[in-house]
Amino acid sequence: SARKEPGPLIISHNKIGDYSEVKKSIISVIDNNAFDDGSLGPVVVRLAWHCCATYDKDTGTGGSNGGTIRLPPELTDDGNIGLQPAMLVLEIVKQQFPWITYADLYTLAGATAIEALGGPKIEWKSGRTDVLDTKYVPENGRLPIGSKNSDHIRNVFGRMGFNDQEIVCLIGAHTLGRTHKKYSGWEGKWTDDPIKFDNEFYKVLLDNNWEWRTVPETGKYQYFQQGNNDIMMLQTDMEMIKDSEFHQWVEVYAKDQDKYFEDFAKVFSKLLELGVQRNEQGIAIKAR
Ligand code: FMI
Repeated sequence: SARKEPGPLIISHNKIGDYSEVKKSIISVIDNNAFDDGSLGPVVVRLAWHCCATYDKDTGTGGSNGGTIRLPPELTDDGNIGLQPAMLVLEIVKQQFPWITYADLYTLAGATAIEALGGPKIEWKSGRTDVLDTKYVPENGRLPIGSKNSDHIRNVFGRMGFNDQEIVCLIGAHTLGRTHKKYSGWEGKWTDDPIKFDNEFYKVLLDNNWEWRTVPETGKYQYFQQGNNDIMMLQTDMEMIKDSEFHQWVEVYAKDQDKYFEDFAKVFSKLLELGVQRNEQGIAIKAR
């Protein structure tokens, strides 16, 4: 018998559903006292960011559309280690609302978590599709690396289409969550209250003396708050004050939380939209 012709690319489309119900479910699953500091919100925000951070403005490849973070090799990129707790808990939401795509779910979850942890309201639009074809999956190595300097930061965030101000604004999200020895080899949190979204990251950065030393056992270098083994900064975080262009925005955001919230809401929704182009029906077909 004749060989079957290869079928068309399999794409999962969104049907229109009730996103406010999905948001409620996201809020209930991230509220988890058994996890880290009492919430899965921070790792859910990190998941949403990594979905988008593969975007390349010159080729139009990468970004959240396609839900490619579910697929290798993106799934197994070194930079994505530690996202599993977020993916697993959002699986509960996906089963409850099977009509939503992973691409929409992960980005909506990031926006919802920021709001739920006290941050600004983030504009979010539906319509992302899920692809099952690995030709759309970006190669490894597109994410920034925490041990690098300002040139690297500008190159990688610049490839996504962000300027200096936007970079400083985005990285302020390290006010949430922590690093884990077992994942990245770094260990600690950036602020005293890692489940509250605010402008503390900038204040902590400016108001402390820092010691560059290794994390016990992993041997990885990070900045420790002097006399404290719990509060930390990555090399890339410290570049936010070492580099004079970045530094001026740290000063602005440390002084003015309202401005920080306003700018962060804009830049985070820009992040969630990178590479997402919708047709008249509001559906974003993955073409590159
Ligand atoms: Fe960050 N991050 N981050 N981050 N991130 C985390 C945790 C973490 C980097 C590295 C890095 C942004 C930018 C960048 C966010 C949000 C955001 C960790 C700890 C590392 C090593 C991982 C672990 O569990 O050990 C950089 C240097 C490379 C990718 C970088 O440029 C941006 C822009 C955002 C949001 C907009 C959050 C919320 C966390 C905490 C996760 C958790 O598990 O608590």
